[in-house]
Amino acid sequence: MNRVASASNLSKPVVVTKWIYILFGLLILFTITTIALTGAILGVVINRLDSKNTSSPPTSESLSFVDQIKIEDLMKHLEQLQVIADRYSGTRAIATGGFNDTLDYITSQLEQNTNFSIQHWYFTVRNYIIRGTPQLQSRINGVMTDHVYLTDFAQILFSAGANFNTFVQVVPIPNLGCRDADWTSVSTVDSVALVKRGDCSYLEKSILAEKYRVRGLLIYNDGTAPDRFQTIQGVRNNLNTTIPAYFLSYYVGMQLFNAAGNADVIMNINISDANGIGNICADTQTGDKTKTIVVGAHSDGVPAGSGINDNGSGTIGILILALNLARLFQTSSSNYSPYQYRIRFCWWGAEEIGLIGSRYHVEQASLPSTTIVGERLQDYLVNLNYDMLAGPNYRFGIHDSSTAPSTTPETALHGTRQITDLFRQWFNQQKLPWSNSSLGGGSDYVPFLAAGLAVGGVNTGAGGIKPVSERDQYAAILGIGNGGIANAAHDTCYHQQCDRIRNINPFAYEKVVKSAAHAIEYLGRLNDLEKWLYPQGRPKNFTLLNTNQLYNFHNDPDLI
Ligand SMILES: *[C@@H]1O[C@H](CO)[C@@H](O)[C@H](O)[C@H]1NC(C)=O
Ligand SMILES: *[C@@H]1O[C@H](CO)[C@@H](O)[C@H](O)[C@H]1NC(C)=O
Ligand SMILES: *[C@@H]1O[C@H](CO)[C@@H](O)[C@H](O)[C@H]1NC(C)=O
Ligand SMILES: *[C@@H]1O[C@H](CO)[C@@H](O)[C@H](O)[C@H]1NC(C)=O
Ligand SMILES: *[C@@H]1O[C@H](CO)[C@@H](O)[C@H](O)[C@H]1NC(C)=O
Ligand SMILES: *[C@@H]1O[C@H](CO)[C@@H](O)[C@H](O)[C@H]1NC(C)=O
Ligand SMILES: CC(=O)N[C@H]1CO[C@H](CO)[C@@H](O)[C@@H]1O
Ligand SMILES: [Zn+2]
Repeated sequence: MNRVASASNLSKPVVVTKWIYILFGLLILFTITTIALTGAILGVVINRLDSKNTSSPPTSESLSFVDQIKIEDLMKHLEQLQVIADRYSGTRAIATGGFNDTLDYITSQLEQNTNFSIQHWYFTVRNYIIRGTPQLQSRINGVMTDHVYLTDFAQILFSAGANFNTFVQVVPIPNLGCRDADWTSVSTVDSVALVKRGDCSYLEKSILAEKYRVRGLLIYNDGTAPDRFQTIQGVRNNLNTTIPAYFLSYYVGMQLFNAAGNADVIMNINISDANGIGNICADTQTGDKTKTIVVGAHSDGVPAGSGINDNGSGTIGILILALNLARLFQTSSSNYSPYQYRIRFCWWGAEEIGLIGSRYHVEQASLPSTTIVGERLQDYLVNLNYDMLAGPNYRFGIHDSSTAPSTTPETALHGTRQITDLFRQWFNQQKLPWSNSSLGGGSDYVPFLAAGLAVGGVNTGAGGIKPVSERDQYAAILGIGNGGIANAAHDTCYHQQCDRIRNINPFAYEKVVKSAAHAIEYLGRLNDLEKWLYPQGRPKNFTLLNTNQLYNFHNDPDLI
C-alpha cells in the first residue's frame, strides 16, 4: 500500500491501467468460476437424473409392456398368415408349403425387427405322409369287398405301411384288447387283429398287438353313441409302431367280427416320413440363461383349414410379444431396463398331431448329452403357453392349476398355482370375466408339466360349449349382449375350413395378448422368480423323459 502511494503520482496512468487489468482479471475469474460452478452443479444434476434412471429401473408405472400391445398389429400379421394359407389351398398344416411359409414369416419378422438369437431345430415325423389311396379288401365267407377309404376305414396316424400279397386271417380279440389275457386267449401270430374301441388308448392296444406279433391291426368304432358309428380320420397311436393299423366304421368292424374265423383281409398302404418339421425359438440377448422363461405357441394348423384362430392367433400373439419386447429393450430412449431372466419365445411345429414339436424339444433338452448352458431342461423355470387366443364366442380360459393330472410331478404344482393366480388377478384388476381352463392335455405345455416344470397360460376355448352360466357371468361384467352365445361352441369353426380371419374376436384377442405381456413383465421383474415358483428348490435332475409317458399324459379324445 505504501509503495503504491509513494509511486502513485509518477505512474498514475500505469496504476490505473493495472487496476483495470486486475478488475478485468477478477471479472474473468468470476465468470469462469461461475460457469464452472454452474457446470458442476448442472453436471451433478444431470448425473443425478442419470443415476436415477439406471439405479431404479422404471417398472410398469412409467412404461408398460402391456400398453405396447395393439390389436392393429395383431390383425396385420394375422392377415399375413391368412395370405399364406390361401396360397396353399387353405392350409398351414405340417408337411405343406403353408407350414414352411409360416416358419419363414416368423423368422424374417424376428430377424428384421429384433436382435434376439434365433434357432431352428428340424425333426422327422415318422409314418406321416400317405401316398396314393390306402386299400382294405376283405373276403368274408368267400365274398370279396373293396372297402372305401375314409368312409369304411382310415389310417391310424403314425402306424406303419403295409403291402400284403395275400389274404391274412382276421382274429377278433376278446373284450376290448386292453389286457394281455385278451390276447393270449387266441392265436394272433401273423394274423390281423380285430379290436373294438374303448377302455384303453389306441396306443395301448397297439403296443399289445405288437407284442403278440400280429401283421396288422384293425380297431373299429363301438356304436355306443350316434357319433360312434362312422370311421374317424386322425386317431393316433404312438410314433414308433411297426405294424399297420386302420380305424374301421362300426359297420365294417361288425361284419368282420360276425364272420368269426371266416374272414381275411388285404391291407395296402404306402407311408413315408415327413422330414424337416421345424421348431423355432428366439431368445433375448439379456437375462440369465439358466433362468429362462419359455413362452410358447404352436405354428402349424390342422389340414382342414387355415388355422387362423387355432392356433394362428397364438403364433402371431407371441410374435407380437417378441417384437414389442425387443423394441422396448432396444430403444434406448424407452429406458426400459432388461429383465434378470432370459425370455425364450418358441413356436412349436406339429402340435396338431400330438404335441410333437414341444415333446421333441423337451426330450432333447432332457438328454444327458445336452450340455450347452441355456439348452438344458434344468435351465428352464416356467412355460407359458398361448394357443387359440381369439375365438368368436370366446371365454377367457385361465389354466387352472387344480386340474393338473394326478401324475404331475410335485415340483410343478406350487409354481403352476402361482401362475394361475397371477392371471386371475390381472383379469380381476381389468374388470374382465374369466373362466377355468383345464390342464388335462391338448396343448404344448404338456411335456413341460410332465417334466415337473411350472406352466400356465390363457386360451379362449375350442370346441367346448359355452354354458348359460358363463354367458350370464360375462354379460354381468361386460354388459348385456356381450356374454356371447350360450349352448354354442367357444369356437364354432374349431378345426374347420371357416377358421379364417373373420373367425377372430378382436376384443378377446387384444386382452389375452395383453394378459400374456403382463405375465412376462411381472415374472421378468420379480427379484427371485426361482423361489417364487419353487420354494422347495427348482427341479434339477430330469431323468430321461419317455415319449409314451408324455404321450399318455395327453388326455385327448383322439387317443381312446
Ligand atoms: C423305433 O423303433 C425301432 C424298432 O424298434 C428302433 O430301432 C428305433 O430306434 C425307434 N425309433 C425311435 C425314434 O424311438
Ligand atoms: C410308395 O410310394 C413311393 C413314392 O411314390 C414309391 O416310390 C414306392 O414304390 C411306393 N411303394 C409301394 C410299396 O407301393
Ligand atoms: C419344408 O421345409 C423343409 C426344411 O427345409 C423341407 O425339408 C421340406 O421339404 C419342405 N416342405 C415343403 C412341402 O415345402
Ligand atoms: C441387442 O440389444 C440390446 C439392447 O439395445 C443391446 O444391449 C445388445 O448389445 C444388443 N445385442 C446385439 C447382439 O446386438
Ligand atoms: C375355478 O376353479 C376354482 C377351483 O380351482 C374355483 O374355486 C373357482 O370358482 C372357479 N372359477 C370359475 C370362474 O369358474
Ligand atoms: C436323478 O434322479 C434319478 C431318479 O430319481 C436317480 O436315480 C439319479 O441318481 C439322480 N441323478 C442325480 C445326478 O442326482
Ligand atoms: C387352447 C386350445 O384349444 N388349443 C388347441 C390347439 O389345437 C390343439 C390340437 O388340435 C387342440 O387340442 C387344442 O385344444
Ligand atoms: Zn387345433
